[in-house]
Amino acid sequence: MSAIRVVPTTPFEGQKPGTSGLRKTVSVFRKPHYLENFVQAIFDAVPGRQGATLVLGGDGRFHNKTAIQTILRMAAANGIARVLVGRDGLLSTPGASCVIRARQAWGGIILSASHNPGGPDGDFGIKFNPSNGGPAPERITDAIFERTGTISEYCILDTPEVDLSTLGETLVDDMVVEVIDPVADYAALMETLFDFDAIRGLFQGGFRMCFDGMHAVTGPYATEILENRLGAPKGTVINGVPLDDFGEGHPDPNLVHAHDLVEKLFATDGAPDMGAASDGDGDRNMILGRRFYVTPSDSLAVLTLNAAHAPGYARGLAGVARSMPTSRAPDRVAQLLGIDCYETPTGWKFFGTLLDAGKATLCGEESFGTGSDHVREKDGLWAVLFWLNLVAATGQTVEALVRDMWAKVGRIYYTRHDYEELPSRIAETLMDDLRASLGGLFGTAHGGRTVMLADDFAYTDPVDGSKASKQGVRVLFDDGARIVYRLSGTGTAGATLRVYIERPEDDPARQDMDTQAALADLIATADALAGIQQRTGRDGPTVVT
Ligand code: G16
Repeated sequence: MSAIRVVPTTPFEGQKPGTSGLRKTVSVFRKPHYLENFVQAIFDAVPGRQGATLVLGGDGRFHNKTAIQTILRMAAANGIARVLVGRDGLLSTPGASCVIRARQAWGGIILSASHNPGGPDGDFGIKFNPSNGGPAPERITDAIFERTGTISEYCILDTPEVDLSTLGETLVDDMVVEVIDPVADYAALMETLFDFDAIRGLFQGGFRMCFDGMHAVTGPYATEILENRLGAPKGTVINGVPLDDFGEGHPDPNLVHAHDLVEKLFATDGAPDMGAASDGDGDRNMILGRRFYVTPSDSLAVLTLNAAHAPGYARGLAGVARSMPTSRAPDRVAQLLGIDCYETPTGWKFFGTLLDAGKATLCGEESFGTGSDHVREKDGLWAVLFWLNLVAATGQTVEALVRDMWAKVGRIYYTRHDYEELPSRIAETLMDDLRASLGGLFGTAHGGRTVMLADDFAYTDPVDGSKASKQGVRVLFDDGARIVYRLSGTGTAGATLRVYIERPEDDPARQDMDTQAALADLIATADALAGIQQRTGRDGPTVVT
């Protein structure tokens, strides 16, 4: 038994988990004791680690392997009995959630900054998921944060590096380290949810798709499931090898960053039937038809409407849940189906209680996240398989499935405008002033619309009664249009203002407009209400999705 080294340390300011874990630049995480303090705070704040099983892995970004070796030494020094680590330190976020649940672990530590760029000058992140496999709820993240403020020492062993490249068990002192295939449990779960025979038949019939792994963690999962198990032709998965800087790309599956994929799907000749991409840690997804973009909100609405075609959901849906800024298309479908639709604050962690209590089966967010009760994280590849299952079962194209949903419940034109890396003071003042103006907005007219509700979204969890306030300013108009403003909780530089703009269009003859044109007057109202251009000096958003 090696001697446990107790290392004196002092607290770092600002180790507060954001929308999804602690995200900072790599340079911050490389500061001596920075990672160790946070990991010790997890071990101290979450009861039950002695003799427990921990799941550990990450999205393969720069610093992943170094951090994993540190965490293994700390886990052994803190009484963990067994750690399940993905081979080469890789585990997608939904893959980790799956393993935590399948192996009844105490919890998991996932190393990822999701869709943020990686590399020595990029971002890094760490999050803890407890035994239900989902992101830690706020009472746990608050406890961890509180501990980071008082920490004075951490425990570690001085043991050699563990070889993470070979499957099997080794020991770090008396703690077992089991290197697992990161894909196996996950792929087995997918086979229980979707009709793999039907999807195989689709590919055999000449259906062509392109999946962009963006050189992030999903590549090995997509290659195994799409190409090896479902028989999609080799080359269906592009950018499928995880690289620690994501090939210098920005692993965010949207129309701007997944440009390789977008070029293929929007080509005039020879475009594949379907396109999809996933992000750094595999929990986000973007779905494209041939020359057709599916908004994440519409994607959730289509999956909800057609869920019965997938074997894992044929029994029916208990309900559906969406984050507040997500469009209200899923609400309309839920109403049609006669099931409940829940509206939660931004952050997958808010879906956990609804999923655990069996109130919601499917969940989704505008930020390219969709998932279900099969794990407790959003799940990029799961969404892709769901879409493939629907295409195979209905014989319809991706575009036709979306149009069918619009025909049944109307179209909601939807866009998100991001103003990235604003000086924090300017962004916070903008939001404060907007909040202060809310009281006077009711009944005022803007561009021919009248404000019916203006508030700062507050949420009471219907299962455990926990409350969250200041979750985004929303302005609702008499024609069903809506503008939402909030500051991102996942950035690492300055502040990012997100403005979410939508309006319903129930007239089938007017459902074919360009989204930005269809929303032009509301976009102008959004700017006027908050004074965005004037306050930020920007003449437009950095990213439009
Ligand atoms: C995280 C959360 C999501 C959230 C998204 C955007 O996703 O898990 O629930 O919608 O961030 O958050 P924000 O608007 O605060 O930047 P991910 O994929 O980054 O873990």
